[in-house]
Amino acid sequence: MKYIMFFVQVALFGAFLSASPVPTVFAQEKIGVIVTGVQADFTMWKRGTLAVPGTDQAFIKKVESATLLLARNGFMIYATQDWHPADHISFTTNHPGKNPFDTIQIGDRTQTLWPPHCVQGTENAKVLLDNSIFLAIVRIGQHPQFDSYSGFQDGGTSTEMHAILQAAGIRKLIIYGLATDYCVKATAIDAASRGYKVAVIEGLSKGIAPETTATALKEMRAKGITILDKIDMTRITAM
Ligand code: VGL
Ligand code: ZN
Repeated sequence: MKYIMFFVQVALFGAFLSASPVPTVFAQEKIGVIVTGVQADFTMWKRGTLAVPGTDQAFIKKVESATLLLARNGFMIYATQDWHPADHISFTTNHPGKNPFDTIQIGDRTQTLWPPHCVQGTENAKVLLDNSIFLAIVRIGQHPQFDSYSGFQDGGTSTEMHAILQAAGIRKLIIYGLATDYCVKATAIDAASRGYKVAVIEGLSKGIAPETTATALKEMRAKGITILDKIDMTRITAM
């Protein structure tokens, strides 16, 4: 009887062991990464039509290696892609007499005008990083009559972004790319308003103009978004 009880205990302990330890990889929270607008037309490297200051080849390669490292470490990587029709409302070419960076009123909206950029199907609209690392590339600015800088909405209608992130179980996001004062800002603020914890990486982002970039950083901080110079996992884990 003594021996039988011993074997029963061993068997129960074995079952307990096999059921209890959860590999740490499953216990870690899932963190999503959204790389915004890293497209030739926004870079000085590729002599883009709307080249953002500071976007030489070295900067884009820095963004690429940081993103590849995150991908190798199990982060879930997504991108946004500015993707305009040729007759897009934000293009100066569709407003004779207007210049880049002029603003116009469309109903109650103020629209900044830009040189034609990221035209659908063109070489300069491609996302410059190895596209195979992205779980999804969400396109924005597709409607001729609406401009949009946020990966979460396009002319007032939601993009697929929120549903994709929710389905993946993501609640925390790292966001960086081009441009700090437009796409990065709009995407980060929309993410925060949808309940995500958000870190924006300033050192992996560049802005179109210094004043709007400074304002964007202030606005993001005011919405509870963490602004980091680089990917600091201690800070990101603590969010
Ligand atoms: C953007 C200007 C014009 C952006 C898009 O994604 O930051 N900026 N179109
Ligand atoms: Zn655009």
